Amino acid sequence: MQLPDQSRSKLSYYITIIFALLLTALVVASCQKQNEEAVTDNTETTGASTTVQAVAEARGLTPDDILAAVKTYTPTGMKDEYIMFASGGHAGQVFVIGLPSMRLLKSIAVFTPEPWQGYGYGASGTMNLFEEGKVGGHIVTWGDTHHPALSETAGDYDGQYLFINDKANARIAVIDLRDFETKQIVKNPIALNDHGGTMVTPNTDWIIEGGQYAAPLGAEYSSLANYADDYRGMVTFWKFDRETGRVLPDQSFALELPPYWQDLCDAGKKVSEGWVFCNSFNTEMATGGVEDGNPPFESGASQRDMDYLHIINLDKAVEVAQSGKTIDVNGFPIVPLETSIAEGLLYFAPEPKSPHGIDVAPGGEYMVISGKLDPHVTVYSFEKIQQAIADKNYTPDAYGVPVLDFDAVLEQQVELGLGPLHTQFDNKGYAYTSLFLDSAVARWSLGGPYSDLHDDPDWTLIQKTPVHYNVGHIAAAEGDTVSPDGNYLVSLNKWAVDRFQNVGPLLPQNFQLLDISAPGANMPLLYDMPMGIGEPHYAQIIKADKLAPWEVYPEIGWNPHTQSVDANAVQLGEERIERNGTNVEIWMTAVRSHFTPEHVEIKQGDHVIWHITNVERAYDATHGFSIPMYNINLSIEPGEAVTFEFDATDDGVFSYYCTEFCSALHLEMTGYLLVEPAN
Ligand code: K7E
Ligand code: CUA
Repeated sequence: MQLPDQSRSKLSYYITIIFALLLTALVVASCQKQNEEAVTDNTETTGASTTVQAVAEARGLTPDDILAAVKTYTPTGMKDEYIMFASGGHAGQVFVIGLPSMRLLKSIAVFTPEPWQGYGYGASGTMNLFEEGKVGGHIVTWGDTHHPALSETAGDYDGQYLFINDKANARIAVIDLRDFETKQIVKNPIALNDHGGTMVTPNTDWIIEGGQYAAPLGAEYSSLANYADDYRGMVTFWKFDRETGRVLPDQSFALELPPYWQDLCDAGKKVSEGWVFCNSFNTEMATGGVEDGNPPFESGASQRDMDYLHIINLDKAVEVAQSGKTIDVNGFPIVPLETSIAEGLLYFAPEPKSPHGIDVAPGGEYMVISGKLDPHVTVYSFEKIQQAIADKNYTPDAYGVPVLDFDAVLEQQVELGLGPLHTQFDNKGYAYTSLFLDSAVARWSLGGPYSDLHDDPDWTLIQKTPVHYNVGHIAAAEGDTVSPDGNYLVSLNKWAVDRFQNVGPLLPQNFQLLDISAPGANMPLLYDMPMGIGEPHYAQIIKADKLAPWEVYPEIGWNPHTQSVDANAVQLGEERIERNGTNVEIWMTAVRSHFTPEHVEIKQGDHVIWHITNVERAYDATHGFSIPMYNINLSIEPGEAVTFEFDATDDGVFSYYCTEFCSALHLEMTGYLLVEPAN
C-alpha cells in the first residue's frame, strides 16, 4: 500500500494500538472462559460497544482480521489508490471497482442496455451502438464480456481507452476513459465467437481478438463431417486510431488458422515487441456428438499430451496484409494459412495438456502457459524461440505449420498445483498463477533477469494462498504492463460457496483482495467482495492517478459519441418546436429544475425528433428524461446534448419527467407531452 508518509506512520501507530488492545482482549476473554457463541457469532450487534477491543471481541475478529481491515478500510472522503476494470461476464458490461476498498464505483454499459446511463433507451448515440453491433442483421442486447484491456503507451497503461470483447458474438467495444462511456462496437465479420480478446500491443496500434470455437470463416454452413477442411480458427488484428478513438475496420485484417480452438492471446513487449502469442486447445479437432457414439468434447479435446502455442510475427503479418496477399471473406481481408506459413510469420510450439492462458513477462523474455490438466506452468524463452526458428528446428503439423522443438524453446517448468490457469506479474520478480482446482493463488519466483529482484531460489513455488473458491483469472496492480506495481492482487473466483448470506441457488461470484506487497511466503487475504451481476472473467488494475476523466462535458451541447458540439445543441432561449408535415422536431433545454418547453403538443401518427441539451456546468447536475409507454429514458450529463426519435403511435397524455434527483424541486422538473388522437 502506498500511502503518504504521514498516513503511513499514523497507520503503524494505529496498528500498534489496535494490536495492544486486541491482545489484552484475547487474554481477558480466555481467562473469563466466555461463552463460545458470543465470541464467534458475528451477527451479534456491536452498536453498544465503543472500543476496538469490545467490538473485536463481540465479532470474533482475529489480529489478522483487524490488520486486514486497517489495510482496506477507506473512511469517507479518502479515495482509492487503484481502479480495477473488471469484465462483467453475462452482464455484458464493465465494472469499475476501487482498490483497496473494493467498492463498486460504476458499471459501464457496453453490450447490454442500462437505464440509469440512458443506454439503449432512445438516445440515438446509444441506439446506433446496438445498430453497429448487429450480428447477422440481428440486434443483440447482451454480451459475454471476458477480457478488458487498457490502452498502453510504451507498454504501460496510459488511462485513455478501455477495450472489451464479447465472447458470445465475436464483438469488441471501445470505451473512452474521458467519460467512461462506450463509443464503438465492432462486429467481427468472419466469426461468431471469440475468446482471445481483447489485448493490445504496447502502443495500442493493434487490438487483438483471437477466436475460440472453430467454424467456417464468415459463418457459412458446412457439415461437421468437413471439419478438417472447412472449419477454421482465426485471430483478428484491429487497427486502433488514438486520435479519433475508433477501431478502423478498413485497416484491420485477420489470419486464417487451423481449426484448433485458439484460447487466449498476449502481445509481446520489450524484447518480444512485434510478436503475438496465443495458446490453443482441441488440436485433437474433436467435434463432439456423444449422442452418435463419439467421445464427448471434454475427453475428445483432451486426448493429446500437447496442444500448440501459436507464435505470430505481427510486424510481418501487417506487411503481408498490406501488400494485399489476402483473401476476402465478407469484405474483410484474411491472410490465408498457406501464405502465413510461406512468409514465415506463423509458428507453433507444443504446450502441455489443454492449456489455458498465456501471459508475457514484463520484459517480454518469457511466455507463461498453464496446462489445465498439468500441475506445472511452462515457461518459454523468446530468445530460444527465435533461435529455433533460425535453426529451422521444427517439423510441420497436419496443416504445414512449423512446430518448434519443445525442448529447444523451453526455459522452465514450475510445479505449482492443480488446475493452473492465468498468470500475473509484480515488481519483485514474482509471478502469480491461479489454481482453479486447488482454489489457491500461487506465488512463484522468476529467474533470468528477474532473479536479482528477489532473495528466493529461481523458478520456485514460494507460497499458495487459499481463495474461495474456484479461481479463474487473477489481476495484479498494473500486472500486464512492462512495469507492474505489485501491492495488490485480486482473485476473481467463481461461486462464493459459504462466503455470504444465502441469496438462493444462483451464487454470487467473489472477488478477493490479496496483499502482495511483502516478499516471500507472505501473501495474506484482505477482503471479500461479492459480485452478484454476471461472472467477471478478467480485470485490469490501473493506478488511479493515471486516469483524468472529465467532471463535466467540455462545452455546452456536447455529443459524447462524436466528442464535439452537436449540430442540434440548444442554448437557453433557443428552445422551439417545429412542424414539417407529420415530422415534429423539438429543441429542449434542461436546467435545475425545469425543462423548456414544458408543453409539447403533437398528433398521433407524428414522427418525433427530440433534442435535449443539459445547459448546466455544475459537476453534479445530471438530469434524466423519461416518457412512459414509449420506452424512453435518457441520462443527460452536464453539458451533454441528446437526441431521440420515436413514432407517436398512441394518443394520450404523457408526463415526461427528470429521473435524477437533481434538486429540492426535482419532482417539479416535468412537463406534458399531449398526443392528440388522429381523428
Ligand atoms: Cu480463463 Cu474467458 Cu480468460 Cu474465464 S477465461 S476464467
Ligand atoms: Cu433534473 Cu431531477
